[in-house]
Amino acid sequence: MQEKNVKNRKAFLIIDLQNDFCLGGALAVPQGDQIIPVLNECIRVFIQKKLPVLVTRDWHPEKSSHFKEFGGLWPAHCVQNTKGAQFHPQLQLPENTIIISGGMNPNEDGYSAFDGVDSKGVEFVQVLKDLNIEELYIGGLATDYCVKQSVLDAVKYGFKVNLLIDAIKGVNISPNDSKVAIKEMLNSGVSAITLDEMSKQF
Ligand code: VGL
Ligand code: ZN
Repeated sequence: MQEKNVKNRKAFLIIDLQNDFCLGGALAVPQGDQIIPVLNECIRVFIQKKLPVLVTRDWHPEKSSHFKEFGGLWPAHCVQNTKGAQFHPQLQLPENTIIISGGMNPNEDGYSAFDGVDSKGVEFVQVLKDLNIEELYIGGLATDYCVKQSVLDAVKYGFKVNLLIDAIKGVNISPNDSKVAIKEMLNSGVSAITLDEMSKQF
């Protein structure tokens, strides 16, 4: 069970660890699968501390201006209720994981977790407020799109953000995209942290 009435709570947020972003998927992020063991370790730390784990999923309609076919940048991926949109089978999500779905608007990319909603349609920022979460640890895919937008929005909304630097991978359409994205995130006031460093803090 998740304890609700605690202040200054930390939570773990995993971005878009879905089949289509991993090896063999429609929009495979290079080495995307390699971060799964790191994410699983982080999950264990949060479970042990009875702290919430939240995940986002890219959850697009079949027709979206996000897809090449309809004028966007990407091959079709993470279409709602397809295998490609399922979480990677090796990701060991706790039973009470909170799922935030994004990218559902057919006219928007919807990269940020803060454009997403929970299963009841509650906006992500409200979900965090209801859980008294003030500090986020963030990992997942992809560094240069959904991770970046989610991190920058989290800072904008006033959350303290720790970017799990060994638990992210980028698309890198241009070779330096992830590097540039990480710089931009760090410049916004985010802390970069490794799994090891995090484990010691807890
Ligand atoms: C993402 C490209 C397209 C992401 C989503 O999760 O970073 N990237 N859709
Ligand atoms: Zn997408």
